[in-house]
Amino acid sequence: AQAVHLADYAPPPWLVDEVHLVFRLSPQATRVLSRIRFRPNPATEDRTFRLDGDGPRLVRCAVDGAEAAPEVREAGLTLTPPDRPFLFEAEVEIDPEANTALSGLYMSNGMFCTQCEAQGFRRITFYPDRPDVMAPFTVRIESDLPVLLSNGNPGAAGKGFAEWHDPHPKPAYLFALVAGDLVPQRDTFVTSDGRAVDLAVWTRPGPDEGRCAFAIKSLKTAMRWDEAAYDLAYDLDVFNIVAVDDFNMGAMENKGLNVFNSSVVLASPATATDDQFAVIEAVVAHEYFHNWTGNRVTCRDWFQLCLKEGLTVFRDQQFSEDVRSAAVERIRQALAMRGQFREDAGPLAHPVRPESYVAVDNFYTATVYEKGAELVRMLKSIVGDEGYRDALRLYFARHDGQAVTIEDWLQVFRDATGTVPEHFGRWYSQAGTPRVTAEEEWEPKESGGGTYTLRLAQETPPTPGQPCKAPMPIPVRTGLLGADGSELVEERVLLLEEAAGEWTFDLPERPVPSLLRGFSAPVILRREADDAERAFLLANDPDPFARWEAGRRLATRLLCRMAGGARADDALPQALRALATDDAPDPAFRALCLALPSEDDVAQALHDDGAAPDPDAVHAAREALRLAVSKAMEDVLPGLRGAMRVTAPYRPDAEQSGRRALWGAALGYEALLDAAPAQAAYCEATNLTEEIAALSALLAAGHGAAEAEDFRERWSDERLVLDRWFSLQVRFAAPEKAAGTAEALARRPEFDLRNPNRFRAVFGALAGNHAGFHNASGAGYDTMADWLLKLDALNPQAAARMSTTFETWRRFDPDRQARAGAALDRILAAKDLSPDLREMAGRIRD
Ligand code: B3K
Ligand code: ZN
Repeated sequence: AQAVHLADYAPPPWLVDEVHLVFRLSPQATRVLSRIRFRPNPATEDRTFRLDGDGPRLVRCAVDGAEAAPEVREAGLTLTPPDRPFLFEAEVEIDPEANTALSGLYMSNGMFCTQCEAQGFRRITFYPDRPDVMAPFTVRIESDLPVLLSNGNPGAAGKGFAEWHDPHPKPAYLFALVAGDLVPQRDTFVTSDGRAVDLAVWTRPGPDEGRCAFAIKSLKTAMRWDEAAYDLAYDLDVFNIVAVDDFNMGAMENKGLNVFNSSVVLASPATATDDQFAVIEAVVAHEYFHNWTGNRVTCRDWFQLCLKEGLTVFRDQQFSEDVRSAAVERIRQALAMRGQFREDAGPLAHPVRPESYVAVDNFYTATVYEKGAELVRMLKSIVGDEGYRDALRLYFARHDGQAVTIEDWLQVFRDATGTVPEHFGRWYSQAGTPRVTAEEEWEPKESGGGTYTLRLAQETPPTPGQPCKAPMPIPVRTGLLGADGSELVEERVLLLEEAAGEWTFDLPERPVPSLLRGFSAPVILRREADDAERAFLLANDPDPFARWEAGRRLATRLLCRMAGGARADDALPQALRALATDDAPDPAFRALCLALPSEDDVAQALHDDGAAPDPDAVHAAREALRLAVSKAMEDVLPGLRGAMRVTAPYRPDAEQSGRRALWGAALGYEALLDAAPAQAAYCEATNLTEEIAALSALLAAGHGAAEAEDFRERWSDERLVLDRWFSLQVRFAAPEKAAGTAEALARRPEFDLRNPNRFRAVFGALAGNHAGFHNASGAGYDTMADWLLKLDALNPQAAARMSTTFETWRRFDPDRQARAGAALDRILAAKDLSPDLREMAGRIRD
């Protein structure tokens, strides 16, 4: 497979005015009849006519009604076109049942469904499968199945057929079709301009039917929010969501017909945890928001993916901040950005707008999504709320119905506000996480007080293919605190545009700086600070993010020292104890503070300091610190747990979830000293959140075998809940047993290589068991490689995605590196390896 380069972009020689599709559905031999009206693109002289096609068998083809004999090769179809607009017709045959890649048209539990982003449509029929070719689609589905859905508004329907028309021109990646024995949960929504929209969430008949209410409610909240916050209303008569069990990612924003992994749409208190409810709310909103940011305004090419994803993630973050707690959401977002920092620090680092790819599906990454969202957030903080509102208004006015680029996006900000920093575009083209170093100086004055100087400098380390980086504009939100915790000056955003900058303040006393408040830029802050100062900020910083971050640093530094042989000191346990017993902050915030950094975080911090982390020492350090915290809090834990216990009827809202999170954190620490409370909590649990919290507390403390067995038996008929059991077994296995446990689970009859959720439950958990995956024996690497190869034969996209578990292998000692390198080599040497996995394993190995 050849690499595609951004620099090689050329406009499409032919545009499409209209697409008409007929599907004659049959599991092993579906016929697809297409009628496509092509017209020469006036923007180019090129008249080459080539349609993408990956798998469809051409039965018949005609140009303007006359039989044509195109050349069909592996990657598509070519013919000599007339020099004018013409009608292209084709009939092809495809085999949905044999489609285990879950891209294109495939079958999941008897249901036909599609996934076309990024390049699945070419697996359905021949077409210019690129996002800058947009057309209105009319679809006729012929099948005996009771429910037949596609994009847009419903048209004629009768026994054995249904027609759909989508008036909004769209690229092929937004096409969708679903057919099956499905039942709807219906509702209606009246838009701000007074149009009634029929909403439905479709599931298989049975228990899933009763698990759609939360998704519908979230959808309506999101629709209202987008009208209020962005003045964007829905634009079709219907909005359908379908829950599908076998799905490669979370969900897909197909116009008017979103397809969801059932794990991010179905929920009931007994079968989903608070965290899952929150994810459902955010993903439903995210896919809905794509209707404008992605669908109405789309991407010119896949290099511009962050244009829709970064912006839509930012919009769903704003939504969650509004409907939940802004402070807590921001900390969660910062936690998600740690994954991006890890990506940036390793062999897979790439710019938010990449410059080349082999398999575009490999670029749906934390960098494109999460860092892409941070860039939108920074732009907003630089131009201000009004500037942002004006820019977005101009963006939709100017580009509705178009496929555009990052240059178009930045131009809108320049035209609407005139204030975009000159080099902001570098954030899109340069990979790597900038390091911002802070240095300060205090010059006392004789009259009292003094002058405080803050110097900031930035540097971005080299990343693959990018040895040197230029400075980028970095907004550093800053507060200066007095010894009593009060703000000495009004909080300011310091914009560091050059390699270094300096700011001075006249102050009554030497301040403690609170830098990068609200995580104002996706950078790593480097500052010589002692534990006392961090403990001070953890206790006093009025900015919740900075406060949490101070605790995080305190814990990370301590864990790094402990991994090197030091004993736990008392500063952190006492600070956490103080926080646990302080009723003022939100319980959700306190729960986040009580969670220690992950072993992976500690390994990353050691690596940043130039050391090769020892996974066993990191594991032992974290276990020892957990125990030290438990002991320091021993007398307050039962009280905290009792105070946080929710007895009111279950609601998945921020308030109750926060209390349950803190309850669970207390239970987890308590279980290290005494298993009885967690055993009782497991028996008394009235919802899955409590049940999983209790079971996790037991397993993490080395107990819980009987409860785990009980859990498996009770939930054996519930795929999504059973996934949790698979995951917990591996996540909490002792390091030397993790690989064997994963292997044994993957050989159980309930394990299904065709179901990505189950694969992730087992092998995502293996990667999440840091000391287990990186066990010195190499068993973690070998087991992962074995199963990635098995999966690759069926589902290359899923295998390629899971291979990122290897991305940190260069951090470790030579012996571990040799074992991980050998596992990667074995993957690369495999016969019939997919281009997807080859690209990933190759980049990681290099
Ligand atoms: N746009 C889809 C992701 C498609 C992934 C293709 N490999 C979901 C989302 O970001 O909303
Ligand atoms: Zn998205």
